[in-house]
Amino acid sequence: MKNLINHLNAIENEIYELILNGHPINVEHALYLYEKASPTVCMILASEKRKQLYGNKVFYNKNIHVEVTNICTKKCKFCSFYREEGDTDSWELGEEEVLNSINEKIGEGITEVHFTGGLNPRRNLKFFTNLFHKIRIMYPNLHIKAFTAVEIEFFSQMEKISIVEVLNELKISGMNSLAGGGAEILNDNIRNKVCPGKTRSEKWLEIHQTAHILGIKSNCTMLYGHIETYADRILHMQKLIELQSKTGGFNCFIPLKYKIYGNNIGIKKEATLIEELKNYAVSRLFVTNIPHLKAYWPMTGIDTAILAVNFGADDIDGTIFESTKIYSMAGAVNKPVMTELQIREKIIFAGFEPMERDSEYNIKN
Ligand code: V47
Repeated sequence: MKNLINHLNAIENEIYELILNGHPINVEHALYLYEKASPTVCMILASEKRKQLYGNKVFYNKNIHVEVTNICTKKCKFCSFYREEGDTDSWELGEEEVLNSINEKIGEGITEVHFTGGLNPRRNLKFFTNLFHKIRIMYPNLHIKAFTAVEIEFFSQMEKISIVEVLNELKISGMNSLAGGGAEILNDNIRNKVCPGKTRSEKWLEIHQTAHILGIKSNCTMLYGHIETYADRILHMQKLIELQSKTGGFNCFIPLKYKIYGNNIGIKKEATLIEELKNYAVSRLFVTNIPHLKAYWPMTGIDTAILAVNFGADDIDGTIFESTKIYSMAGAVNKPVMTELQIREKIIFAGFEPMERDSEYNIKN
C-alpha cells in the first residue's frame, strides 16, 4: 500500500492529504476520479477513508423485504417491476399475507421489515397505517422501513392531506424510517426522460427534509449508469450533502447501478464493473457527511458487494430472506436468499469483520 501511495500524481496526492486530514474531496477531484483515475488509485483512496471510519468492519442486518404490490400507476421507463391492474403477473398482498410473511421469519431474529411496492390506489394510506399498527402491537421492536418519497407524495395526493400529515400518520402507526428510493437523478430534465411524471427533484428533497424534521430518518439512493453524465451524478450527490448538512437525517447512501433487462430506457449496455466500483469510491470520498455507504447485494450480487467494500462501502444490506424482485426482474444475478452465516462467511473470506447492526446502525451483541 505504501509503495502505491508513493506513485500517486499531484492531484491524487492532494486527495490523499484531504483524506488524511478528514476532509471531503471537491467537485474537480470527484470528476478526476470518475474520468481519469485508475481503479487501483480509487480503491486505495476510498479504502483509506473507509478504514479511517470503520476499520475492518462491514455492516449487515437481519431483515426481510415485503413487496406488497407490483401494480403501479407511474410506469418509470427504467422499471421492470411494475405491472398494470389485470396483468396476469401482477399481485397485491393482503394484510394477513403480510403478517404471515413476518411471522414466518420472526424466529430467525429479524430486526427490520423493509416495505416496497408500487402506487396502487387499493394499497392506500389506511391499509398501511392499519397494518403498521398491528405489526407494532405484535412486534414492538421490529423496525419498519417503508416507502420512498414517491409513495409519500402519492398518499398525500390521494388523501388530499399534506406531506406532514401523511408522515405523522405513518409515524404514529409505527413506521420508523423511509427507504432511499425514488431519488434516481435529482435533475428534472433527466427525470422527464427516464421517469416522466414522477416526484420532482425538489419535492423528493422536501419530503426527506420534512421526515427528518419530524424525527423520521431515511436513506438516499442514486440511480446511475443510464443517460446521466458524471457532472449530473456529482450535482445529485451535492444536493444530498446539502440536505444532510441541514438535517443530519440520512443514515445511508446507496448508489444503484441501472439494470437493463425487462425495461426500456433506450440504453443497450449496463455500466461495467469497473465503473460500478469507481462510483462507490467517489461516493465514499465525496459524500462524507452521510455516515454509511451501502453496496446493496441483491442488486450487485454478493461478490461485487464485497468487492465494493474495497472501494469504500461499509454496508451490504441484509439477509432479505425473500428475494426482492425489483432487481431480479431487471436482470440482477443474485442468489435468492443469503443466510446470516453465508453473509458472515463471505465478509470474513474477503478479510473483513462482519458486524450485525440494527436499522440505526447500533451494533448487535
Ligand atoms: O427508486 C428500479 C431503483 C429504487 C431499477 O433504503 C432500479 O435501504 C437499477 O428504494 N435498475 C427503489 N435500479 C429501491 C429502494 C431501495 C433499494 C435498496 C435499499 C434501500 C434502502 C432502498 O430501485 C428505485 C430505483 O432507483 N430501480 N429499477 C433498475 N432497472
